[in-house]
Amino acid sequence: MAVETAPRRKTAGKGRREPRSSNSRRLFGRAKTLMPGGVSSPVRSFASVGGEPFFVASARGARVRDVDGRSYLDFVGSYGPHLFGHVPGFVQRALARATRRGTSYGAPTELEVRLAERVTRLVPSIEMVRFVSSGTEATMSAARLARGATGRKRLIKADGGYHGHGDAFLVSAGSGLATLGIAGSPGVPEELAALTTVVPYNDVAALEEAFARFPGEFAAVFLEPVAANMGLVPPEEGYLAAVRRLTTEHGALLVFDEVISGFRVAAGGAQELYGIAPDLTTLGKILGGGLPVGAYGGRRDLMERMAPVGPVYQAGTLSGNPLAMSAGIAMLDEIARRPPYAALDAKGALLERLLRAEIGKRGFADRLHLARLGSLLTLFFAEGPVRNFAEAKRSDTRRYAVFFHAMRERGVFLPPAQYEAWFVSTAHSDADLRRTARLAGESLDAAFA
Ligand code: KE4
Repeated sequence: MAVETAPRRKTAGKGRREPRSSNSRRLFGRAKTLMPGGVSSPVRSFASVGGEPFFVASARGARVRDVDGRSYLDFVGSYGPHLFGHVPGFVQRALARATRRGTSYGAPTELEVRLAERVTRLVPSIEMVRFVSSGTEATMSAARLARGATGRKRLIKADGGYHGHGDAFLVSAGSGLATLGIAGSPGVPEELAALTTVVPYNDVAALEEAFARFPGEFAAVFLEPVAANMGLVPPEEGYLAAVRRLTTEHGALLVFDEVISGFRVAAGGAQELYGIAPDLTTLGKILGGGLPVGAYGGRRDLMERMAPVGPVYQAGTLSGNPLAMSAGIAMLDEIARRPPYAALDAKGALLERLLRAEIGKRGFADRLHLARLGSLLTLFFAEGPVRNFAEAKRSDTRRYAVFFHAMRERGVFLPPAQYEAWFVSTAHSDADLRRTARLAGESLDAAFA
Protein backbone atom coordinates (compact mmCIF):
# COMPACT_ATOMS: atom_id res chain seq x y z
CA MET A 1 0.00 0.00 0.00
CA ALA A 2 1.59 3.26 -1.11
CA VAL A 3 1.81 5.70 1.72
CA GLU A 4 0.53 9.02 0.49
CA THR A 5 2.51 11.86 1.94
CA ALA A 6 0.26 14.52 3.33
CA PRO A 7 0.42 17.91 1.62
CA ARG A 8 3.29 20.10 2.83
CA ARG A 9 2.36 21.87 6.04
CA LYS A 10 4.01 24.72 7.84
CA THR A 11 6.63 23.85 10.43
CA ALA A 12 4.97 22.48 13.47
CA GLY A 13 3.81 25.01 16.03
CA LYS A 14 3.98 24.37 19.78
CA GLY A 15 1.76 21.93 21.57
CA ARG A 16 1.02 19.99 18.41
CA ARG A 17 -0.28 16.62 19.48
CA GLU A 18 0.12 13.36 17.56
CA PRO A 19 -3.13 13.08 15.55
CA ARG A 20 -5.31 10.05 16.23
CA SER A 21 -4.70 8.56 12.81
CA SER A 22 -1.74 9.41 10.64
CA ASN A 23 0.45 7.84 8.01
CA SER A 24 3.09 7.18 10.67
CA ARG A 25 0.59 5.41 12.85
CA ARG A 26 -0.65 3.31 9.96
CA LEU A 27 2.91 2.45 8.90
CA PHE A 28 3.92 1.61 12.48
CA GLY A 29 0.94 -0.75 12.72
CA ARG A 30 2.07 -2.58 9.59
CA ALA A 31 5.73 -2.46 10.57
CA LYS A 32 5.09 -4.10 13.95
CA THR A 33 3.57 -7.14 12.22
CA LEU A 34 6.63 -7.52 10.00
CA MET A 35 9.69 -6.44 12.03
CA PRO A 36 10.45 -6.78 15.77
CA GLY A 37 9.09 -3.62 17.37
CA GLY A 38 8.42 -2.26 13.88
CA VAL A 39 11.98 -0.95 13.59
CA SER A 40 15.38 -1.92 12.23
CA SER A 41 17.18 -0.76 15.39
CA PRO A 42 15.64 -0.69 18.90
CA VAL A 43 16.32 2.93 19.86
CA ARG A 44 14.14 4.11 16.94
CA SER A 45 11.04 2.57 18.50
CA PHE A 46 10.68 5.35 21.11
CA ALA A 47 10.58 2.54 23.71
CA SER A 48 12.74 4.66 26.03
CA VAL A 49 10.42 7.66 25.89
CA GLY A 50 7.04 6.09 25.17
CA GLY A 51 4.69 6.96 22.36
CA GLU A 52 5.02 5.96 18.75
CA PRO A 53 7.80 6.90 16.33
CA PHE A 54 7.10 9.06 13.34
CA PHE A 55 8.22 7.63 10.00
CA VAL A 56 10.60 9.77 7.97
CA ALA A 57 9.81 10.52 4.35
CA SER A 58 12.80 12.73 3.53
CA ALA A 59 15.56 14.89 4.97
CA ARG A 60 17.56 17.89 3.86
CA GLY A 61 20.09 20.03 5.73
CA ALA A 62 19.16 20.30 9.40
CA ARG A 63 15.62 18.97 8.94
CA VAL A 64 13.73 15.72 8.53
CA ARG A 65 10.16 15.52 7.24
CA ASP A 66 7.76 12.78 8.34
CA VAL A 67 5.22 10.94 6.21
CA ASP A 68 2.51 13.30 7.43
CA GLY A 69 4.32 16.33 6.09
CA ARG A 70 5.60 17.58 9.42
CA SER A 71 9.11 19.04 9.51
CA TYR A 72 11.50 18.71 12.45
CA LEU A 73 14.80 20.32 13.33
CA ASP A 74 16.96 17.20 13.58
CA PHE A 75 19.49 16.67 16.40
CA VAL A 76 19.57 12.88 15.95
CA GLY A 77 21.29 13.15 12.58
CA SER A 78 21.19 9.38 12.13
CA TYR A 79 23.27 9.23 15.37
CA GLY A 80 26.30 10.82 13.88
CA PRO A 81 27.04 10.60 10.13
CA HIS A 82 25.63 13.98 9.09
CA LEU A 83 28.42 16.38 10.04
CA PHE A 84 27.29 18.72 7.23
CA GLY A 85 23.56 18.02 7.54
CA HIS A 86 21.45 15.63 5.48
CA VAL A 87 22.51 14.94 1.88
CA PRO A 88 24.98 17.77 1.32
CA GLY A 89 25.35 18.51 -2.40
CA PHE A 90 28.86 17.04 -2.60
CA VAL A 91 27.62 13.69 -1.26
CA GLN A 92 24.59 13.67 -3.55
CA ARG A 93 26.76 14.33 -6.61
CA ALA A 94 29.30 11.68 -5.58
CA LEU A 95 26.54 9.08 -5.19
CA ALA A 96 24.92 10.01 -8.50
CA ARG A 97 28.23 9.48 -10.28
CA ALA A 98 28.87 6.22 -8.43
CA THR A 99 25.48 4.61 -9.08
CA ARG A 100 25.95 5.16 -12.80
CA ARG A 101 28.99 2.90 -12.62
CA GLY A 102 27.44 0.10 -10.55
CA THR A 103 26.64 -0.67 -6.91
CA SER A 104 28.79 -3.60 -5.82
CA TYR A 105 31.34 -5.81 -7.55
CA GLY A 106 32.95 -8.22 -5.11
CA ALA A 107 36.24 -7.00 -6.51
CA PRO A 108 38.72 -4.34 -5.42
CA THR A 109 38.20 -0.77 -6.63
CA GLU A 110 40.22 2.45 -6.76
CA LEU A 111 37.59 4.00 -4.48
CA GLU A 112 38.75 1.87 -1.53
CA VAL A 113 42.34 2.93 -2.19
CA ARG A 114 41.35 6.59 -2.29
CA LEU A 115 39.31 6.41 0.93
CA ALA A 116 42.07 4.43 2.68
CA GLU A 117 44.59 7.13 1.67
CA ARG A 118 42.31 9.78 3.20
CA VAL A 119 41.75 7.83 6.43
CA THR A 120 45.45 7.16 6.95
CA ARG A 121 46.21 10.82 6.22
CA LEU A 122 43.60 12.23 8.63
CA VAL A 123 44.01 9.70 11.49
CA PRO A 124 47.76 9.53 12.19
CA SER A 125 47.74 6.32 14.27
CA ILE A 126 46.13 4.42 11.38
CA GLU A 127 48.89 3.08 9.14
CA MET A 128 46.61 0.46 7.54
CA VAL A 129 42.82 0.12 7.47
CA ARG A 130 40.15 -2.46 6.60
CA PHE A 131 36.63 -1.34 5.59
CA VAL A 132 33.53 -3.15 6.81
CA SER A 133 29.82 -2.27 6.78
CA SER A 134 29.02 -1.17 10.32
CA GLY A 135 30.56 -0.03 13.58
CA THR A 136 29.69 -3.38 15.10
CA GLU A 137 31.65 -5.22 12.42
CA ALA A 138 34.57 -2.87 13.05
CA THR A 139 34.68 -3.50 16.81
CA MET A 140 34.07 -7.24 16.48
CA SER A 141 36.95 -7.47 14.00
CA ALA A 142 39.23 -5.35 16.18
CA ALA A 143 38.48 -7.59 19.17
CA ARG A 144 39.34 -10.72 17.17
CA LEU A 145 42.53 -9.07 15.91
CA ALA A 146 43.54 -8.00 19.42
CA ARG A 147 43.01 -11.53 20.75
CA GLY A 148 44.76 -13.07 17.75
CA ALA A 149 47.72 -10.71 17.96
CA THR A 150 48.28 -11.02 21.72
CA GLY A 151 47.19 -14.62 22.25
CA ARG A 152 45.17 -13.35 25.19
CA LYS A 153 41.41 -13.77 25.72
CA ARG A 154 40.25 -11.03 28.09
CA LEU A 155 38.97 -7.61 27.15
CA ILE A 156 38.18 -4.51 29.21
CA LYS A 157 35.39 -2.04 28.43
CA ALA A 158 33.88 0.89 30.28
CA ASP A 159 30.51 0.58 31.98
CA GLY A 160 28.10 2.50 29.74
CA GLY A 161 30.44 2.25 26.76
CA TYR A 162 28.72 0.97 23.63
CA HIS A 163 30.69 -0.77 20.91
CA GLY A 164 27.88 -2.27 18.83
CA HIS A 165 26.09 -5.53 19.44
CA GLY A 166 28.99 -7.99 19.23
CA ASP A 167 28.78 -10.69 21.94
CA ALA A 168 32.04 -9.56 23.57
CA PHE A 169 30.57 -6.12 24.22
CA LEU A 170 26.96 -6.93 25.17
CA VAL A 171 27.93 -7.27 28.80
CA SER A 172 26.73 -5.34 31.81
CA ALA A 173 28.72 -4.35 34.82
CA GLY A 174 28.25 -6.36 37.97
CA SER A 175 28.57 -4.68 41.34
CA GLY A 176 31.85 -3.24 42.46
CA LEU A 177 34.60 -1.53 40.54
CA ALA A 178 36.30 -3.85 38.07
CA THR A 179 33.72 -6.54 37.61
CA LEU A 180 33.49 -9.59 35.37
CA GLY A 181 30.97 -8.86 32.64
CA ILE A 182 27.61 -10.50 32.96
CA ALA A 183 25.66 -11.16 29.79
CA GLY A 184 23.83 -8.03 28.78
CA SER A 185 21.47 -9.97 26.55
CA PRO A 186 20.05 -13.47 26.32
CA GLY A 187 22.06 -15.40 23.77
CA VAL A 188 25.40 -14.15 25.02
CA PRO A 189 27.03 -17.14 26.76
CA GLU A 190 28.06 -16.33 30.35
CA GLU A 191 31.43 -17.94 29.59
CA LEU A 192 31.98 -15.33 26.88
CA ALA A 193 30.63 -12.42 28.93
CA ALA A 194 32.99 -13.32 31.76
CA LEU A 195 35.95 -12.71 29.45
CA THR A 196 35.03 -9.01 29.36
CA THR A 197 35.83 -7.00 32.47
CA VAL A 198 33.80 -3.85 33.00
CA VAL A 199 35.25 -0.78 34.70
CA PRO A 200 33.78 2.66 35.38
CA TYR A 201 34.71 5.33 32.81
CA ASN A 202 37.09 8.03 34.04
CA ASP A 203 38.37 5.74 36.82
CA VAL A 204 42.09 4.94 36.61
CA ALA A 205 42.16 3.04 39.91
CA ALA A 206 39.51 0.61 38.66
CA LEU A 207 41.58 -0.04 35.55
CA GLU A 208 44.67 -0.66 37.65
CA GLU A 209 42.63 -3.08 39.76
CA ALA A 210 41.51 -4.98 36.66
CA PHE A 211 45.07 -5.37 35.40
CA ALA A 212 46.23 -6.47 38.85
CA ARG A 213 43.46 -9.05 39.03
CA PHE A 214 44.29 -10.73 35.73
CA PRO A 215 47.96 -9.97 35.07
CA GLY A 216 49.05 -10.72 31.53
CA GLU A 217 45.58 -11.83 30.46
CA PHE A 218 44.10 -8.77 28.75
CA ALA A 219 44.24 -8.54 24.96
CA ALA A 220 42.85 -5.01 24.83
CA VAL A 221 41.02 -2.15 26.43
CA PHE A 222 38.14 -0.89 24.29
CA LEU A 223 37.22 2.71 25.01
CA GLU A 224 35.17 5.49 23.52
CA PRO A 225 37.78 8.25 24.01
CA VAL A 226 34.81 10.61 24.25
CA ALA A 227 31.96 8.60 25.74
CA ALA A 228 28.70 9.32 23.91
CA ASN A 229 26.56 6.26 24.62
CA MET A 230 25.85 7.04 28.25
CA GLY A 231 24.99 10.51 27.12
CA LEU A 232 28.02 12.69 26.42
CA VAL A 233 30.75 12.16 29.04
CA PRO A 234 34.12 13.66 28.04
CA PRO A 235 37.33 12.11 29.43
CA GLU A 236 38.63 13.81 32.57
CA GLU A 237 42.05 15.46 32.52
CA GLY A 238 44.77 12.79 32.31
CA TYR A 239 42.39 9.83 31.96
CA LEU A 240 43.25 8.87 28.38
CA ALA A 241 46.98 9.28 29.04
CA ALA A 242 46.67 6.97 32.06
CA VAL A 243 44.80 4.36 30.01
CA ARG A 244 47.52 4.56 27.36
CA ARG A 245 50.25 4.15 30.01
CA LEU A 246 48.53 1.19 31.70
CA THR A 247 47.77 -0.70 28.48
CA THR A 248 51.39 -0.28 27.37
CA GLU A 249 52.71 -1.39 30.76
CA HIS A 250 50.53 -4.51 30.77
CA GLY A 251 51.04 -5.50 27.13
CA ALA A 252 47.38 -4.93 26.26
CA LEU A 253 46.35 -3.11 23.12
CA LEU A 254 44.48 0.18 23.37
CA VAL A 255 41.51 0.33 20.99
CA PHE A 256 39.80 3.70 20.60
CA ASP A 257 36.25 3.23 19.42
CA GLU A 258 35.85 6.44 17.42
CA VAL A 259 32.69 5.41 15.58
CA ILE A 260 31.10 8.62 16.93
CA SER A 261 34.11 10.81 17.79
CA GLY A 262 36.01 10.03 14.59
CA PHE A 263 35.97 13.04 12.22
CA ARG A 264 33.40 14.56 14.64
CA VAL A 265 35.48 16.18 17.40
CA ALA A 266 38.48 16.81 15.09
CA ALA A 267 39.58 15.71 11.62
CA GLY A 268 41.75 13.09 13.32
CA GLY A 269 39.13 12.32 15.96
CA ALA A 270 39.58 12.31 19.74
CA GLN A 271 43.08 10.86 19.37
CA GLU A 272 44.09 14.09 17.61
CA LEU A 273 42.18 16.29 20.05
CA TYR A 274 43.80 14.69 23.12
CA GLY A 275 47.12 13.69 21.56
CA ILE A 276 46.89 10.00 22.49
CA ALA A 277 47.77 7.32 19.92
CA PRO A 278 45.86 4.03 20.31
CA ASP A 279 47.08 0.79 18.77
CA LEU A 280 43.82 0.28 16.87
CA THR A 281 40.90 2.56 16.04
CA THR A 282 37.38 1.74 14.95
CA LEU A 283 35.44 4.16 12.76
CA GLY A 284 31.98 4.49 11.19
CA LYS A 285 29.14 6.98 10.74
CA ILE A 286 30.79 10.14 9.27
CA LEU A 287 33.18 7.85 7.35
CA GLY A 288 30.24 6.76 5.20
CA GLY A 289 28.29 10.05 5.12
CA GLY A 290 25.12 8.10 5.90
CA LEU A 291 25.92 5.00 3.82
CA PRO A 292 26.70 1.73 5.66
CA VAL A 293 30.42 1.88 6.48
CA GLY A 294 32.66 0.85 9.34
CA ALA A 295 36.43 0.52 9.49
CA TYR A 296 39.18 -0.65 11.80
CA GLY A 297 42.81 0.26 11.45
CA GLY A 298 46.01 1.07 13.21
CA ARG A 299 49.56 -0.23 13.52
CA ARG A 300 50.74 -1.95 10.36
CA ASP A 301 52.27 -4.87 12.27
CA LEU A 302 48.84 -5.56 13.75
CA MET A 303 46.73 -5.04 10.64
CA GLU A 304 48.99 -7.33 8.58
CA ARG A 305 47.82 -10.18 10.78
CA MET A 306 44.45 -9.96 9.03
CA ALA A 307 43.59 -12.39 6.22
CA PRO A 308 44.64 -12.80 3.52
CA VAL A 309 48.10 -11.60 4.65
CA GLY A 310 47.88 -13.03 8.16
CA PRO A 311 45.86 -15.75 9.90
CA VAL A 312 43.15 -13.68 11.61
CA TYR A 313 40.01 -14.05 9.54
CA GLN A 314 37.43 -11.39 8.70
CA ALA A 315 35.48 -10.84 5.48
CA GLY A 316 32.45 -9.02 4.07
CA THR A 317 30.46 -9.16 0.85
CA LEU A 318 29.75 -5.43 0.87
CA SER A 319 32.97 -4.28 2.53
CA GLY A 320 34.43 -1.38 0.55
CA ASN A 321 31.09 -0.88 -1.21
CA PRO A 322 31.65 1.61 -4.05
CA LEU A 323 28.63 3.77 -3.14
CA ALA A 324 29.70 3.98 0.50
CA MET A 325 33.32 4.61 -0.48
CA SER A 326 32.22 7.42 -2.82
CA ALA A 327 30.20 9.10 -0.07
CA GLY A 328 33.10 8.68 2.35
CA ILE A 329 35.62 10.18 -0.06
CA ALA A 330 33.30 13.17 -0.58
CA MET A 331 32.93 13.63 3.19
CA LEU A 332 36.64 13.40 4.00
CA ASP A 333 37.55 15.64 1.06
CA GLU A 334 35.13 18.28 2.37
CA ILE A 335 36.65 17.95 5.85
CA ALA A 336 40.16 18.34 4.43
CA ARG A 337 39.15 21.23 2.16
CA ARG A 338 37.06 23.17 4.65
CA PRO A 339 37.60 21.87 8.24
CA PRO A 340 34.22 22.52 9.93
CA TYR A 341 35.40 22.23 13.53
CA ALA A 342 35.62 25.89 14.49
CA ALA A 343 32.13 26.46 13.06
CA LEU A 344 30.75 23.33 14.75
CA ASP A 345 32.24 24.35 18.09
CA ALA A 346 30.81 27.85 17.75
CA LYS A 347 27.36 26.41 16.99
CA GLY A 348 27.62 24.00 19.90
CA ALA A 349 28.75 26.83 22.19
CA LEU A 350 25.84 29.03 21.07
CA LEU A 351 23.31 26.28 21.76
CA GLU A 352 24.94 25.54 25.12
CA ARG A 353 24.90 29.20 26.14
CA LEU A 354 21.27 29.66 25.16
CA LEU A 355 20.18 26.44 26.88
CA ARG A 356 22.01 27.43 30.06
CA ALA A 357 20.19 30.77 29.96
CA GLU A 358 16.81 29.02 29.64
CA ILE A 359 17.74 26.64 32.48
CA GLY A 360 19.09 29.43 34.67
CA LYS A 361 16.09 31.74 34.38
CA ARG A 362 13.85 28.85 35.49
CA GLY A 363 16.02 27.94 38.45
CA PHE A 364 16.59 24.43 37.13
CA ALA A 365 20.39 24.55 37.24
CA ASP A 366 20.57 22.09 40.14
CA ARG A 367 18.26 19.58 38.44
CA LEU A 368 19.98 19.38 35.05
CA HIS A 369 23.52 18.76 33.85
CA LEU A 370 24.48 20.00 30.38
CA ALA A 371 27.56 18.37 28.84
CA ARG A 372 29.07 19.56 25.55
CA LEU A 373 32.15 18.83 23.49
CA GLY A 374 32.22 20.60 20.14
CA SER A 375 29.02 19.67 18.30
CA LEU A 376 28.11 16.84 20.72
CA LEU A 377 25.78 17.67 23.57
CA THR A 378 23.63 15.93 26.19
CA LEU A 379 21.15 17.46 28.64
CA PHE A 380 21.08 15.07 31.61
CA PHE A 381 17.99 15.27 33.80
CA ALA A 382 20.23 14.86 36.81
CA GLU A 383 22.32 17.13 38.99
CA GLY A 384 25.97 17.09 37.88
CA PRO A 385 28.71 16.08 37.79
CA VAL A 386 28.28 13.21 35.32
CA ARG A 387 31.67 11.52 34.99
CA ASN A 388 30.57 7.92 34.41
CA PHE A 389 27.56 5.73 33.75
CA ALA A 390 26.59 5.33 37.42
CA GLU A 391 26.25 9.11 37.69
CA ALA A 392 24.48 9.33 34.32
CA LYS A 393 21.96 6.76 35.53
CA ARG A 394 20.80 9.15 38.24
CA SER A 395 18.94 10.94 35.43
CA ASP A 396 15.19 11.26 35.73
CA THR A 397 14.36 9.46 32.48
CA ARG A 398 10.65 10.07 33.02
CA ARG A 399 11.16 13.81 32.91
CA TYR A 400 13.46 13.37 29.92
CA ALA A 401 10.61 11.56 28.14
CA VAL A 402 8.23 14.47 28.82
CA PHE A 403 10.89 16.88 27.55
CA PHE A 404 11.48 14.76 24.44
CA HIS A 405 7.80 14.72 23.48
CA ALA A 406 7.33 18.39 24.25
CA MET A 407 10.19 19.14 21.87
CA ARG A 408 8.85 16.74 19.25
CA GLU A 409 5.45 18.42 19.42
CA ARG A 410 7.24 21.72 18.85
CA GLY A 411 9.04 20.38 15.79
CA VAL A 412 12.42 19.45 17.28
CA PHE A 413 13.64 15.84 16.99
CA LEU A 414 15.99 14.90 19.85
CA PRO A 415 17.38 11.42 20.54
CA PRO A 416 14.49 9.31 21.92
CA ALA A 417 16.64 8.21 24.88
CA GLN A 418 18.44 10.04 27.68
CA TYR A 419 21.73 8.20 27.17
CA GLU A 420 22.43 9.49 23.68
CA ALA A 421 24.12 12.62 22.35
CA TRP A 422 22.58 15.44 20.37
CA PHE A 423 24.39 16.06 17.07
CA VAL A 424 24.76 19.62 15.77
CA SER A 425 25.76 19.97 12.11
CA THR A 426 27.05 22.83 9.97
CA ALA A 427 23.54 22.91 8.47
CA HIS A 428 22.01 24.07 11.78
CA SER A 429 21.75 27.87 11.46
CA ASP A 430 22.11 30.19 14.43
CA ALA A 431 18.40 30.94 14.01
CA ASP A 432 17.68 27.18 14.26
CA LEU A 433 19.71 27.02 17.47
CA ARG A 434 18.01 30.07 18.99
CA ARG A 435 14.62 28.56 18.16
CA THR A 436 15.70 25.22 19.64
CA ALA A 437 16.78 26.85 22.91
CA ARG A 438 13.54 28.83 23.18
CA LEU A 439 11.45 25.71 22.57
CA ALA A 440 13.62 23.82 25.06
CA GLY A 441 12.71 26.39 27.69
CA GLU A 442 9.01 25.79 27.06
CA SER A 443 9.59 22.04 27.08
CA LEU A 444 11.46 22.21 30.39
CA ASP A 445 8.40 23.90 31.87
CA ALA A 446 6.41 20.86 30.74
CA ALA A 447 9.00 18.42 32.08
CA PHE A 448 9.08 20.03 35.51
CA ALA A 449 5.39 20.94 35.67
P1 KE4 B 1 26.71 0.30 14.32
O1 KE4 B 1 26.89 -1.22 14.31
O2 KE4 B 1 25.36 0.69 14.92
O3 KE4 B 1 26.98 0.93 12.98
O4 KE4 B 1 27.83 0.90 15.28
C1 KE4 B 1 27.94 0.44 16.59
C2 KE4 B 1 28.65 1.48 17.43
C3 KE4 B 1 29.96 1.26 17.79
N1 KE4 B 1 30.64 2.16 18.53
C4 KE4 B 1 30.06 3.29 18.96
C5 KE4 B 1 30.84 4.26 19.79
C6 KE4 B 1 28.71 3.57 18.63
O5 KE4 B 1 28.12 4.70 19.08
C7 KE4 B 1 27.99 2.65 17.84
C8 KE4 B 1 26.53 2.86 17.47
N2 KE4 B 1 25.90 4.01 18.03
C9 KE4 B 1 24.48 3.94 18.24
C10 KE4 B 1 24.00 5.28 18.81
N3 KE4 B 1 24.55 5.58 20.07
C11 KE4 B 1 23.74 3.57 17.00
C12 KE4 B 1 22.24 3.81 17.04
C13 KE4 B 1 21.47 2.51 17.01
O6 KE4 B 1 21.86 1.55 17.73
O7 KE4 B 1 20.46 2.48 16.26
